[in-house]
Amino acid sequence: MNSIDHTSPPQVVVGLGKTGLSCIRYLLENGFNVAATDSRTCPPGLEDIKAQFPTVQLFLGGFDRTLCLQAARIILSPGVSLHEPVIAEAVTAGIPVVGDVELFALLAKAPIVGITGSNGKSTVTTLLGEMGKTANIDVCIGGNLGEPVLDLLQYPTPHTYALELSSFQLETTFSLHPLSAVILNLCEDHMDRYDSMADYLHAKQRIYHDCQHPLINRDDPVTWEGLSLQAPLRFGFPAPETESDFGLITQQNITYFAKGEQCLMPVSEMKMRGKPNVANALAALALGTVMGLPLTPMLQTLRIFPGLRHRCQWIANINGADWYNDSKATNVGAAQAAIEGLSHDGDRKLIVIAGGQGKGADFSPLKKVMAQHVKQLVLIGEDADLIETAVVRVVPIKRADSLEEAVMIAHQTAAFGDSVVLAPACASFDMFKNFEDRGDTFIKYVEGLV
Ligand code: UMA
Ligand code: ADP
Repeated sequence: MNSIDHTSPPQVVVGLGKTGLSCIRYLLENGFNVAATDSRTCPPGLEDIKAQFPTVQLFLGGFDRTLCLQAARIILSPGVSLHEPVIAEAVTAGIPVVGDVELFALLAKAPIVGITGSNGKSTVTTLLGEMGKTANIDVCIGGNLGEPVLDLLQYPTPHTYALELSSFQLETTFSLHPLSAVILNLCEDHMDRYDSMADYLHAKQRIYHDCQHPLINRDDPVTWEGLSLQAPLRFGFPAPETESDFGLITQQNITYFAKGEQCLMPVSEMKMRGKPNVANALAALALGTVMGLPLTPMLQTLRIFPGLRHRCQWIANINGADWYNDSKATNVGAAQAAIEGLSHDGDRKLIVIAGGQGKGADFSPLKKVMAQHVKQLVLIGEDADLIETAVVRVVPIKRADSLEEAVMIAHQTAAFGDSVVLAPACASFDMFKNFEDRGDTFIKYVEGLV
């Protein structure tokens, strides 16, 4: 570790979550004078933080204005908005404000592939890591997926980094210059943080800045229309039109993953289920190809990768009804995709448990899929009223005070051949630590029914 220079203006880390701690670690190891501030009086793990970083001065219970305005540089955590008054003031004063991904981009010694979008980021990023393993090529994954990017620098330099990047992280990233990057799709999310969908989209589109091989979704033109991208690669459900397109070709009633005119593998051989995962697989094949992964191990990965936990995860069959955990459906688009994916046309055999923190979302897009497919909606959480108002005329609704009660209601309603899914369309923080905690709690109650 380099010796620390306490005389120079500090590098100010804003936010003491996972990201902030990874930034403190990196900055200390590189001899910087570091201070940190958090809006909370007692951020989680405070005693450990103090013990781990005794030389770092902490300013808690609000973002310290004096500290921020004397910073050499501010390293902003993704959970804190650039519109936070103290941060906006620092930007106006000319103080550089960056995120951990910016620091990483300046340091990384291997090409970076960036993955953003409203849904599917974690699945595609994980798939690329798994495809790398099958191909015996070191693809290092991290970012919004869970492991902060600066912590990835502790590993040997990989062949390629595949980073899941949120719109929050992209707002404070300027030097990514990715080998390839994709916006998988766009639906309403984080409307408590953005003034409009246009703002949310602009944050995501930063991923294409100075990107060598941008990848676009043919089925979601809103993500790329109006951008002047150089020779973009494309993926989507239609049949490929160029040699580099990834898409679907149907021949004699069999639908294949295809690259150009080449049929690669029947879609039915993929282990993950559902239309969204077909799109995710196409995106991963396209990104993996740019990264130099051979097709054979990539396709083999699709045959064996079961999908991530908490994403339309099958849990049990109880009295003839299948139960699924889609706790990661934290926005309306993901919940819609789950409902469509688990239903057959017009059968209304689905029982949905939804609700939580709505993040300012408009729930009315749920109306159509609820009317078509849902037999019973069970609502929990802070924004249950908002969901009820949006869909009350089209689906029977029951309210529950807890997830446990919601599971009981769903169990009483479920008949042979029905399916029950936890697809909240909301964040979990009103009742749980995070989406994993919500999913695990759900699984525990469901397993209790067996
Ligand atoms: N917070 C405060 N005061 C502060 C700092 C943070 O109240 O001073 C709150 C934030 O508003 C937020 C929480 O603390 O509710 C965590 O914020 P953070 O920036 O400290 O988060 P980290 O623990 O560093 O985790 C972040 C990502 N979290 C967010 O962007 C909110 C994690 O993504 C990511 O895995 C991690 O960095 C590593 O890169 C989580 C997430 O929810 C899974 N992401 C959002 C999403 O996927 O929709 C964008
Ligand atoms: P993210 O990291 O973007 O949140 P995940 O792969 O964790 O994406 O999936 C989040 C939620 O979105 C899950 O409920 C999952 O079932 C759903 N989902 C996954 N891929 C897609 C997609 N391509 N389109 C719509 N929904 C999707």
